[in-house]
Amino acid sequence: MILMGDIIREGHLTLRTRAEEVTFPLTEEERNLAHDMLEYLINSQNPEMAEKYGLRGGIGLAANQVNSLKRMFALHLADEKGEQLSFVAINPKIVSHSVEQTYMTSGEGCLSVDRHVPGYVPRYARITVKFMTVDGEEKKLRLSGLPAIAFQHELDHLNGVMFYDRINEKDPFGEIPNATPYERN
Ligand code: N9Y
Ligand code: NI
Repeated sequence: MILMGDIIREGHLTLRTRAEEVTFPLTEEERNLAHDMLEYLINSQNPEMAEKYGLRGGIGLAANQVNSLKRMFALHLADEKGEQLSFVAINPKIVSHSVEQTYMTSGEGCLSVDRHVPGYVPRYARITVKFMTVDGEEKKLRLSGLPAIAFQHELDHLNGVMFYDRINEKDPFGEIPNATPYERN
């Protein structure tokens, strides 16, 4: 099981390295990694488990964060309608996106960043994505709101990009053009 001690922190080169495409069928190690990443998110959102194992709550986790350069990440979150979205995305890509942008009004955080970094992180408001599932099936999804923001945060990790790279350093809370803010509850 993945614990906080397994999650690497900023300064580690793996967070700045582009992860490599995964080939199918997955190896046992890759299948285990996919399973463990999703399990971490589920455990971290369970108050008893989080407390017992000292897990920081997360809605996404990318392989880079556990020091693996495989192009895969897990997402586990509820969307606006309360629909649970829970999957591991392998070789994910954005096939199209809105012109409209969004940003979390509270800013973003990261399990690999142990400090508060203030500022708006511009994201596409809506994205159409494709990825492979653990079973080797291609999935196509349209995402908006928090799922879209989280997908982009995770895809950034696979490309060695950190959320704060996207904050305007001259004006962290400057207006984001064409953006509808996302208010976290
Ligand atoms: C884990 C991050 C991923 C999210 C950050 C912004 C969008 C995706 C994560 C640090 C602690 C809090 C937690 C979080 C949350 C957000 C909205 C609603 C409910 C993956 N990570 N967090 N970041 N939780 N909960 O670094 O989940 O934002 O790469
Ligand atoms: Ni992160």
